[in-house]
Amino acid sequence: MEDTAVLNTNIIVDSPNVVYTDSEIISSYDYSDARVHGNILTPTTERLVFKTERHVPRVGALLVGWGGNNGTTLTAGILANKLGLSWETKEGTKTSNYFGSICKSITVRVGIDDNQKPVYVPLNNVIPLLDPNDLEIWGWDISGVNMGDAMRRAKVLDWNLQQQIYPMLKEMVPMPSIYLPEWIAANQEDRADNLIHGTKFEMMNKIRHDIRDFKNSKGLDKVIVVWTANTEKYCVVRHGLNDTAEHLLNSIREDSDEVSVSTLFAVASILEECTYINGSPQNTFVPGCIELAERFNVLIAGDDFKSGQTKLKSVLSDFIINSGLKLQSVVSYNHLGNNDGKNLSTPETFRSKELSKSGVIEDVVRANRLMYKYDESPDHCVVIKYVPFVGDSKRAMDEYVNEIFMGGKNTIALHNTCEDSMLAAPLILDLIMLAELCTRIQVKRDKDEKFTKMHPVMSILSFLLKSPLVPSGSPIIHCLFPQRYAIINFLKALIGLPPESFLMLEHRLE
Ligand code: NAI
Ligand code: DG6
Repeated sequence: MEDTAVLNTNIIVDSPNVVYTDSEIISSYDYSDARVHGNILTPTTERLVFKTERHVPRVGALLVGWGGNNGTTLTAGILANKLGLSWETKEGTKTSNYFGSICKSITVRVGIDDNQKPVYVPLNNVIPLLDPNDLEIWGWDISGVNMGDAMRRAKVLDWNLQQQIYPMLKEMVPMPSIYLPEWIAANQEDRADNLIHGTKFEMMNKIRHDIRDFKNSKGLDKVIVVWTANTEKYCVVRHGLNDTAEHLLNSIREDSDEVSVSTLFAVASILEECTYINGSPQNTFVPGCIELAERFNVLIAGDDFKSGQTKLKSVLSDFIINSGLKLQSVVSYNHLGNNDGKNLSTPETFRSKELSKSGVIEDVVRANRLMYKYDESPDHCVVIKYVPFVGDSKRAMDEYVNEIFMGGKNTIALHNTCEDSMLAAPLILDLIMLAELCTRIQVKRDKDEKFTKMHPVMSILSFLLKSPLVPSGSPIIHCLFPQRYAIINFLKALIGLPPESFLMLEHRLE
């Protein structure tokens, strides 16, 4: 007999605190923590009421950089899943799947059965989520190559799968985009043949028009815009330029050189009241952009998809330090040969990625002042090299050196073949699915009269992002398992279930 059970259906919570109507799930939830004053701790409980729309609307995603490796891999992957395609490889027949997507491929413990065995359900059975096979997908690219040839150019998916998908993707051509060469590497110039022209204000309005057009022509209820285009250099943040929403909008009207392309897309999206996700490391979300999102109550998330090496780092640094070992040095080499690697081979674009890949151990170090002094942190070095031959199969080599008991040293060396875009595509899907869910949630504190939407900055999506954007003043969590349980426990709260505590007292008491 199995010692766990998996329920493959939607679940219903039978509780006085949970009400199901035709259109909503309303859950009254006690959020517990403890308040600390000096050395006195007072347990606290706050009653929250969550209201989640049950109906998943018709959703479309617009990808900026659609014709790139991530964009083509995601689009082909969804199509293959929708059509239930399988294909031959030298290792045998492969079938379409959504491995790598937490929304589609993980299960969550929801309770115990009468025999005290844990019962698991797929994450997308906890609460209604968008089915990726229903997602309408389109986008912009500065390269006018059709999506079939762009998929071939990416050299990511198996050839036999490409051959089946090619005729369908060939009919899809990215919309022209904004190209301002100074924001990305000069080596991208030869791709830029599918462009819109005009002042920044005019180009942003064209993007707004494209969003509206896509929404209307496909009969969609919601559109989510995702930046999966090249990494840009950082932009300056300056008083009068982009520090407030008003200043940023003025700077766009005045055609200021210092407004980046990605910020133009984010502003266009916010003004169209569409959720915007930044999958690259640059600081698209300047303070004025965040203020604009807050003003329009539009959800935003970023920065930089967390796929391979950094995901592992956010596990290993947690594992090492929270095992009581003193992580003293982390050195991360990457080499890759895709267009992303080519674009990152200039100092300015590399710097954006270096910053995003380097921040990941900060919170776990800061939380431990037993082993680390206040100004102390491990040596951390990130190297990225462009090696065309390895293509999208990025190689990531990491060395972790830990100081252990009584002056000993423990060295961990890793080699990780990342298959970059096949790791990133399902993350993009998760970001879209979870962001869409967030737009259906409203919350009310006991003392509040009205329900409000969630905070526009969706830090709940941190699991999927290397450098999570959080509401001002909120701590940034990088460690992977806390990030994942934040999502799982939040989804459980929406249906009135307690957070996963791992206590298992039913097995530990007499
Ligand atoms: P890619 O270089 O294959 O694709 C980027 C696409 O963006 C290209 O087709 C390019 O023509 C297009 N593009 C550039 N500027 C544009 C603009 N202004 N408007 C519209 N399109 C534009 O790169 P890939 O591998 O798809 O990655 C995309 C982004 O995601 C990069 O910034 C990368 O650093 C980031 N990323 C990728 C991960 C991965 O594992 N593949 C993981 C984490 C982040
Ligand atoms: C070099 O690391 C290229 C980058 O674009 C990464 O491949 C990408 O950001 C994924 O990084 P990671 O650290 O999550 O594997």
